[in-house]
Amino acid sequence: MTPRVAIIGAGPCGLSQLQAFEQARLKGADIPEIVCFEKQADWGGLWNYTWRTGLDEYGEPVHGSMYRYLWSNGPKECLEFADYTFDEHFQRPIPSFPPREVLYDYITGRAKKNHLRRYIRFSTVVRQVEFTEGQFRVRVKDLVADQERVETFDFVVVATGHFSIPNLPKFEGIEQFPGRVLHSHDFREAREFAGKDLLVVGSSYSAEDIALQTYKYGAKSVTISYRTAPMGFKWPEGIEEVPLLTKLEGKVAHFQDGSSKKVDAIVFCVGYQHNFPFVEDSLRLKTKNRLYPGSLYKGIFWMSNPKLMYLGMQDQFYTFSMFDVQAWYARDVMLGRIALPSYEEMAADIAHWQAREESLANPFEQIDFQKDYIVDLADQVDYPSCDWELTTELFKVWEHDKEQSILGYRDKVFRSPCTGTEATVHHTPWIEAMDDSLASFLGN
Ligand code: FAD
Ligand code: NA7
Repeated sequence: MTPRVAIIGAGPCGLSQLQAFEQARLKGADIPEIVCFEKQADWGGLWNYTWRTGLDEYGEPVHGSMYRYLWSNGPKECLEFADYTFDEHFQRPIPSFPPREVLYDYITGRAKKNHLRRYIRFSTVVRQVEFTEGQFRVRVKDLVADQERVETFDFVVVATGHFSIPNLPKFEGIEQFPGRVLHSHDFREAREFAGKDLLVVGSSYSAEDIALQTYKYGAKSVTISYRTAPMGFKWPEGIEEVPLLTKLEGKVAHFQDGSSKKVDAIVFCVGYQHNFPFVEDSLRLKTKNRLYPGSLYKGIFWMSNPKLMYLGMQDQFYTFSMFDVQAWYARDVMLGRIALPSYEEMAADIAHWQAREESLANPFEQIDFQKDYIVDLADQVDYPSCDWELTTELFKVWEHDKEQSILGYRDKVFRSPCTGTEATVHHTPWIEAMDDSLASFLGN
């Protein structure tokens, strides 16, 4: 009997898994029967922009967290697919920090080239995964036909992402706040805040970028409230960082240092939950957002039942290329090319990585850590070669660039670790580039 593999999600991780199997098939391997379930009507995951918030047309929670005018927050050279380079896709060098639509075009370009759509059942949400009598029972709902069914699989790959279900703490006085309050998951259009005094709570990537977006599109002021530490960039006039929000009194926000500010709207950029309600409790990953989640051998395999895999569950410096390497490794385990060690050895390996993770002192060490994790996997699979050392150097330059100029770092150019191609300078500095369309980006 041909084994069956269920891949849940056709975002970047799910597409990496499909690509990994397709590459093996093209090289002559016998591959399992593969079914990818995607609850949205199209592929690309978060990169498949939706205007919707809350519930979708079927009453399902909207997956999308991306917003208009989103430009890559890291250099594209650090996420390049080694088997489908930017040069191959665009047929010419392009700038290093593309907007969402351009990266969407790139990710889906590889999937189109390899005809991966044939493996995917769109508008099909996975409702439940349980393991019984040596197999996974997967209950899915075809949203268009409004019908549920159960299928059995030998392996399940969870590729549903972890930046979709908001973490949202309560703050005193929030119920009475007479203005718009939202989580970054529901943020879509920066112009909504033009002319307003905005409060952004949080001090990580979402807070940084939503503060910059709203500033760029005309917010009167942006106050960023941090819990642990300020981001500390050289913010332009109009953006400032303050300690944690303690309470709201009407429109007035009070902060831990005793200061206060009258604000018109609040965006909570306080992160997301790893949330997999469709996975039975004994198989469900429970973790905070960290570089090496527990219970996953090689960051992928559910230790107590490694036929269940999770992709992309790490906090991410690396994205698409890391997902590829994970998918190649997961594929080779499913194909029987790589044998997994005993439970005890897996536990010891995870403990080793987590001990190192806990000793990391700064983002530079975190970048090296994630690169070492990737290289550990890449060394054992036939993923095309890539200069991983160069990617860490680029990430470190990028960190310095952000410290130098938080408004200007996206105007820098980098060299591809796959092809050596030098990126071009974009025709318009990021702070002045109001049109984020693919046509405008690629226009001269
Ligand atoms: P996702 O992209 O979230 O895809 C998961 C897929 O699973 C979705 O298509 C979803 O519909 C589907 N799904 C979920 N539940 C089910 C279910 N029960 N049944 C069936 N299907 C299901 N990364 C970068 O490299 N550069 C950036 O600039 C960048 N910006 C970001 C900005 C924002 C606002 C966010 C939230 C993330 C950003 N990221 C960025 C990181 C992002 O996590 C990755 O780029 C990538 O999208 C992760 O891919 P994924 O496949 O793991 O998850
Ligand atoms: P992250 O990177 O997980 O960061 C979450 C942030 O939220 C972080 O600064 C936390 O502060 C802050 N946080 C969490 N809980 C609270 C409370 N209770 N009060 C105040 N602040 C809090 O999520 P992001 O959304 O920024 O980024 C996720 C992805 O989206 C990322 O890959 C980007 O590319 C886009 P802490 O530092 O822990 O004190």
